[in-house]
Amino acid sequence: MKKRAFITGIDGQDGSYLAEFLLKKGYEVYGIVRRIALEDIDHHLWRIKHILNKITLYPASLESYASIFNTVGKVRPDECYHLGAQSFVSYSFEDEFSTLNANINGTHFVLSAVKENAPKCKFYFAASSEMFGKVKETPQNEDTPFHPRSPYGVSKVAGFYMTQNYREAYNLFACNGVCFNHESPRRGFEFVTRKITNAVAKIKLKLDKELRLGNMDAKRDWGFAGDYVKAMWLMLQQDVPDDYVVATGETHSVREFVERAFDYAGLDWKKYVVIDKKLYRPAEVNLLLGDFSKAKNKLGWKPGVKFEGLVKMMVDSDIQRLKKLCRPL
Ligand code: GDR
Repeated sequence: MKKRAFITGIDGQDGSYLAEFLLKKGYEVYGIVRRIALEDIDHHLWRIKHILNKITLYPASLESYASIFNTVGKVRPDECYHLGAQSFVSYSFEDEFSTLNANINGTHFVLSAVKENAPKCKFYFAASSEMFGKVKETPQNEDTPFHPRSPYGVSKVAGFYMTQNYREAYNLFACNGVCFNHESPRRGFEFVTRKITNAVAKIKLKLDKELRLGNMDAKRDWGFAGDYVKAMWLMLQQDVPDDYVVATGETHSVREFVERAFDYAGLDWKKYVVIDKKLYRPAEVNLLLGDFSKAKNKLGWKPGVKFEGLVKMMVDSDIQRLKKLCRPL
């Protein structure tokens, strides 16, 4: 019998790569999306449009326990990947309430629905390096204490502990993947890497003249989302559930990303980048660098694409995409 995987956030960057990965492994793939997404596929489901005939989608919302409970009851999955969230850190300061609501209650709803309807189902929670926030040590590993710096970070700490608690209290096979930043050509345009590569492509094609950015000194450990979904799957293939850091072990500043991306397109970034204080966050996470030794030793996982390759992949993809869009009919 084919294994059944259930993915929240299947229409997001990670969900789309994970769905492709699991289909290749022979899984039946199920996901939830908002009802409105089903009515406007081109706008909302562009990342999974090419696999829509191979997966099953249900309309449901992380804000409604009934919808999550019923869907998990129908699917009765073997593996559940809970990736859905309000995931934009900056926005979490603007709307703390909906961020905490969707991210904390949403995680609780999925955990509870799995426990009630599919107690043998293995559960993955998309925890985050944002939990380390004002870092207590560098690099950060599974034992590094948390100090979140945003409502988003706080919500992920809560989800992390809920996941651990379901493991300890109810014997659920529940794992936390503490993923550091992971990017791709499918990244949302609001995140800094995609904002940069999209701007580089636009400037290169003379469709734009400037790129406004906030704090360029922030440093991140940036990997490729396509590599990270494999780590998520590996966590659920182990004999015992556990928590793992997933990272590249390299850190680079936003400025370095900018330099590399403009340089790759043959442009001088200093002519185009404008610092906009409005884009600074009320509390910043200055430095993230992950130590993925545990994932390497226990899961046999390591990142494939590193910084340089990631920048090139994203710039190339945005230039090609815009060239196609601008081609005369
Ligand atoms: P992050 O990603 O907050 O690390 O969380 P993001 O790309 O938004 O920011 C990275 C760093 O860049 C700085 N920055 C800017 N960021 C944005 N978005 N826009 C700007 O104009 C800009 N200028 C500078 C930020 O201040 C920050 O320091 C991501 C999300 O995907 C989370 O959901 C996930 O959990 C973590 O990565 C791991």
